[in-house]
Amino acid sequence: MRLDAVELRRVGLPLVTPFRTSFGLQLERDALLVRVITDVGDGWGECVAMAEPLYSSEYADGAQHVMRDHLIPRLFAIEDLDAAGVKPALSAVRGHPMAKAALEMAILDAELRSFGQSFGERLGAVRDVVDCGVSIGIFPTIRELLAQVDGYLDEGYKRIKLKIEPGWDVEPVRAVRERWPDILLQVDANAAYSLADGHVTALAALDSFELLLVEQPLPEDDVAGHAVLATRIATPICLDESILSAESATDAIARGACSIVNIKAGRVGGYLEAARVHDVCRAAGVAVWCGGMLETGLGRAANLALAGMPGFTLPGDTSGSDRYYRPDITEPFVLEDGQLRVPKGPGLGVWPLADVLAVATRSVEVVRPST
Ligand code: OSB
Ligand code: MG
Repeated sequence: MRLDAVELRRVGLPLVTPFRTSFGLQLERDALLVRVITDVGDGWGECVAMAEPLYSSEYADGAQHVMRDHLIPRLFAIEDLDAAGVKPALSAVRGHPMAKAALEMAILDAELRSFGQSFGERLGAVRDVVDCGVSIGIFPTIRELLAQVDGYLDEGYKRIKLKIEPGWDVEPVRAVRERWPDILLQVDANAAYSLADGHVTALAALDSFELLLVEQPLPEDDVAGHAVLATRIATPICLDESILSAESATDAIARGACSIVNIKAGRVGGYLEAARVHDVCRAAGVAVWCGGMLETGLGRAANLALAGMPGFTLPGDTSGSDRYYRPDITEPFVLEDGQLRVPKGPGLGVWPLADVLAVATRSVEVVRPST
């Protein structure tokens, strides 16, 4: 295909429930959407970088800048572009996986729509529906936390993930576990712990709550530390921030740093790389699940396709639209018996709704080839 122009659109979507993690409080999603205009039709992508560089080094303004000045011009230079060609075309630019992933997603959407294949078919999804979990932020009190968990369990979510940080770990987990002895329960620390004695003691104290996993307890670059921690706690370690590619997944697994992997396409540079991460984990017998970045319906559609792959054996952070946004910018994804459907239509299988998009839009920048 020939890439004619790229529209970079920033939308502001208030979160239905404010989301507090060890790295800050989110009240609104400042999302960067990408529309590619090509000779075979349009395609949509979503950049999952957040407004501030707190989860990872990327952030929305930076992603928009690197796309405009460094990534998109490299795509314009390719005569016959396809999704598989995006990664090699952008490889000279170091880092910026979320910016690259959004461009690849949009090109993949345009390509698949042009010949009527869905993301799920392209990625090798084997399921029509996927089991859904929900990620629950840090609350001022355990009472408020329990009320949140109660609500999500009533809605049918099959797994609860609690955000933890030092000082908000053993007590909230104990309270949830005591009230619901049998639910699938896991925790996510977003790198807020270290190997200091007090921290290891708190993480080891979680051993008695039969958690599915503890996600990313230590900093992103401390794969060796996770391998040490794995010998000191019984709860399986799952890595999120540390896994940046299929190679880094293979390395972390070989080093004993994790026994489960959270896959986020943005963090690894695209859905095609995410499928490779799935493949190496599956070959190693390591379970994976689909992470989330508070995506709009566009990113959610692609995540559901990814989560339909055979190795995604644990419920993911693929929650219903109404857990995040009312309204979502696509037709809403509605939970049925704790599951969401893998979209079946061409490409993402969903389009943004023009009226919702118009209300949510904060800015639009169109990038064209310089003549
Ligand atoms: O660490 O998994 C994470 C949201 C933003 C950034 C990082 C994370 C998260 C979540 C929410 O946990 C997942 C979701 O429901 O989209
Ligand atoms: Mg995480």
